[in-house]
Amino acid sequence: TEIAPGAVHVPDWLDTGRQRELLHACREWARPPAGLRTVRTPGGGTMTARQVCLGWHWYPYAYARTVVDGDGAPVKPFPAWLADLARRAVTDALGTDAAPETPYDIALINFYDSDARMGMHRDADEDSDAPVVSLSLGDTCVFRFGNPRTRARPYTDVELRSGDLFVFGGPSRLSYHGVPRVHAGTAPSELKLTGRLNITLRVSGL
Ligand code: MD3
Ligand code: FE
Repeated sequence: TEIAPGAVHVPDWLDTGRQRELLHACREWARPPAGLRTVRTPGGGTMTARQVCLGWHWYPYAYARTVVDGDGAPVKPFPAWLADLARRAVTDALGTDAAPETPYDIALINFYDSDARMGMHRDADEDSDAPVVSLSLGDTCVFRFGNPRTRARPYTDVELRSGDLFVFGGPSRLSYHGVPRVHAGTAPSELKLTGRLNITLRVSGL
């Protein structure tokens, strides 16, 4: 379903087996060093979703090769199978083999407990207009998709469920978006996951 030009939602893109594999990988990546972190913003705020990065380390609002706001460890490698997964996702969602000049090389993995939120923001720290690929695991959330001009209305609220794919390319690449709410206890029981994981795959252009 195209919810805006270049913003395509593919419900249930990952079957249960793939979800379990991805969750297992996320649990490994979440372990120190350079594991799951609490991100602090320059204004003194704390993000409620905790994060682990692969390929490049993100901190508000830039990329680095080492963990700037944590243990200083080198960032974890971005595996080739995730780059393949990102390309398949873009092909399936947009119907074109939009192979970027440079391969997918960043994963940002956000973990939400039932109280976590993400305020309206846009992702402008990459130096590439390649689509962002988003994969959801665990609890259902309300995803708020805005517009490229302002963090205020108009926006569209969409529920993202475990296994869903969302691709944001073209005119939607710089749109404001956020996660106003997570529905506790809605994860598929086979996953044995309390909370929500979102994996975004990106091209750094760096
Ligand atoms: C639209 N993550 O990591 S996923 C983020 O569920 C982020 O964790 C949210 O916003 C989450 O930056 C939303 C959907 C998403 C991700 C990246 C986008 C939508 C996007 C980049 C550009 C436009
Ligand atoms: Fe974002």
